[in-house]
Amino acid sequence: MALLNILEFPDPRLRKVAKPVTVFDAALKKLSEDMIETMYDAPGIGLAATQVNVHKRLVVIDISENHNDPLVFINPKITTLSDDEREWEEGCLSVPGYQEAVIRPKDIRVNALDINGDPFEIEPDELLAVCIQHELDHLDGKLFVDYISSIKRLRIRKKLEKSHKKRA
Ligand code: GNR
Ligand code: NI
Repeated sequence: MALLNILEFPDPRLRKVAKPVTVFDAALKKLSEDMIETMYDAPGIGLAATQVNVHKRLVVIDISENHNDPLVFINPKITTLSDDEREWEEGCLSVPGYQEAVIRPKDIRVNALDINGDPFEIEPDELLAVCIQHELDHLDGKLFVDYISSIKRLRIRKKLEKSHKKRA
């Protein structure tokens, strides 16, 4: 297995729209395993392929305490089931060090394919519902900072750009 490099805001590659997965082969399995390892190492509760510069519609999530319940969602589709919304403090491995409140639909259904290409459906709530919406946004080139004020977003961008310069 291998750790993958995670792109950070404002990297323009985070804005690419990912393409549906059509081939379910060993390479896809390896990618999902490397993404799960990278997510645990970070550590985070989710990771979208976009964040590791692979522009395919694949996300991994594990909200379990013991890091032993990894979920793989391929070509995920979300249906909003009610107008109810809820606010959650979100963070992102691509926006390290910052957390902001985001309001999203509360009740959703998710249809996706598993690593073998078999369809499944879940109706997640709480953190899992938040995380899946956050990951699906990544596949469409969206970040949680797009939901906050432009002043806050600019401040975060400047600080991260500064830290990237120091690192380079
Ligand atoms: O690790 C993560 N934590 C988190 C907390 C609240 C809402 C969403 C997330 S996802 C994030 C990992 C990540 O950046 N996934 O794209
Ligand atoms: Ni994220």
